Amino acid sequence: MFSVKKNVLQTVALLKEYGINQIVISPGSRNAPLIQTFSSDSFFECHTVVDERNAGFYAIGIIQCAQRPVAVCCTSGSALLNLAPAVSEAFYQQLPLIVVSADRSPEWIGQMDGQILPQPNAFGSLSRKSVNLPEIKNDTDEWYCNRLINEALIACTANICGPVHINVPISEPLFDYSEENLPKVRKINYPTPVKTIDIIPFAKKWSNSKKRLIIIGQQPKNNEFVKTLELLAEKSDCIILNEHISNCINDNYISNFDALLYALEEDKVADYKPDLVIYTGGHITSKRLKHFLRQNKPEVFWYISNASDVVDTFQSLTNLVEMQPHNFFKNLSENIEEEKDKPFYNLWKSFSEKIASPENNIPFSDLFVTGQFIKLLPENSKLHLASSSTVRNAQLFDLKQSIEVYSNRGVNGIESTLPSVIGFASVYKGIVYLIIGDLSFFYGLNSLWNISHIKNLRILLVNNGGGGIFHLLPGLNKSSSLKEYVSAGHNTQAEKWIEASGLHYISASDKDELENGLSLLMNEEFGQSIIMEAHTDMETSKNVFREYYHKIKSAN
Ligand SMILES: Cc1ncc(C[n+]2csc(CCOP(=O)(O)OP(=O)(O)O)c2C)c(N)n1
Repeated sequence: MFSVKKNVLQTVALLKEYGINQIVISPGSRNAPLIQTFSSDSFFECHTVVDERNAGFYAIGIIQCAQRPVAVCCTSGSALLNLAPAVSEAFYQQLPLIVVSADRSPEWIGQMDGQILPQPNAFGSLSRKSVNLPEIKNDTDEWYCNRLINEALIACTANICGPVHINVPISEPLFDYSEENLPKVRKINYPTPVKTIDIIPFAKKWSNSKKRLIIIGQQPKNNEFVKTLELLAEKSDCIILNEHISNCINDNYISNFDALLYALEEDKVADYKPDLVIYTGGHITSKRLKHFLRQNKPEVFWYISNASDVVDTFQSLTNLVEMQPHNFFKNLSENIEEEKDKPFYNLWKSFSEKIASPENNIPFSDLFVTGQFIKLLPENSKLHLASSSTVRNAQLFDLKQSIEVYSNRGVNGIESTLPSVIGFASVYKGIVYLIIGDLSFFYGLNSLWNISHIKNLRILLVNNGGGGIFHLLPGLNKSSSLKEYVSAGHNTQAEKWIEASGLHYISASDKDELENGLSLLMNEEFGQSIIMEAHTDMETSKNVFREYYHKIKSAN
């Protein structure tokens, strides 16, 4: 049976009409009518996550896995504000997260009544759309309510996805669940427009440029896009830079460009400077690439995206191309001449090939354990990478082309990784892999609570006793506050926390233990989630990292 509240019924029925069936629910009484209505219809798959901060990231993990919108439902008051970190991540990763919050009557705000604060538009400019529903008393209210929910759901799934907020005021009595049916509701259909441009001027510009560089930012795997890019690269002299988070791996592309730019000698920089840069997709991790292109600005820089937002990462944007990136590259490829000689590609590629990954014989360290884990990942794995050093260290190792990579690089919050991976694993049928640092792990610890039903996680926890990344930042490494405060140095072990969560724990403090542990960690048949804690030494890890970078300097 459903709640009798009509704005609740409209919300739930419209989410169903839009095909949104994954609902992450945090407990509460004000949202109990919503919870009752969602959970009474077998169309919806409801997940319970008690703390809203983790619930938001858990929902993001489901979105990453299913590539579809997901709703998270919370009660009133600070519950809503705890969703802000996930909303910001969804905004900058362009993920369709729908926040459905229950609210109390606004006349009680600031009147010493309980669990109430101004909720409408609580996320400000971080949500694509925020609507405050009326309580339905007549036909006009009903039409208005339906229209507002449609507006929010269209905004969330239109050409450019992003988080939206639907605030649902629900006055007492709350618990009348005597409604037998969801109402028939109007869905306003919005076929996503296909945008086109005149490609000829772009093709001409391309042909007139000699040094072309394409940068692929973070994006989900899209085999069609990968093929189109391959055709372009075969046909033309151009360089394609990709990171693991671009999900676009190819032997002909360059993924070690961050190390390459580090190794590049000053007097050679001019040869590597592009005159045309094309950038598509989301974030790139490499600060060196951003620095290189800001210092060596291309004459022409196109950003290709579904949205009209200006993205001028290299401070030299000449064209903002609002178009489906795949179509743009396809059209471009079809309208340019084939080139036999590829001097610019050969220049970059031959240097890239001289820069090897860290060797197998480096000491037991962050880099060593990361490399060993990555080498053993099976084909078609789903790999999540925490922010901080993890995503950067992983970039130094080759990845199998079929592996899909996920990372919350929207705003890089270290609280986000663990709950997102758990949300992902909750709907994914196979094994889900994660590499994570200790501060990121302990920050997200609460998300391990109550997950013994999730059996498909394989986590490498690299415990170097603090925020390793801060020990690598030039200038910061000599500061007296570094160890204790900036990097929050600690001696905490994860063992007891992991065991209390009902997950299988293994640890590794040297190469032999690592080898043994990894063979269990990679065992997909093991019927329990596994976390392997690698105890690395901060100082050794720092030195191994430095020595690697020192060595690649001689690649010139
Ligand atoms: C929510 C949030 N708070 C603080 C930071 C700043 N921050 C960036 S990296 C980092 C340390 C991460 O340490 P750890 O997870 O142990 O990874 P490591 O660098 O050791 O690999 C911190 C605190 C952040 N990114 N997000």
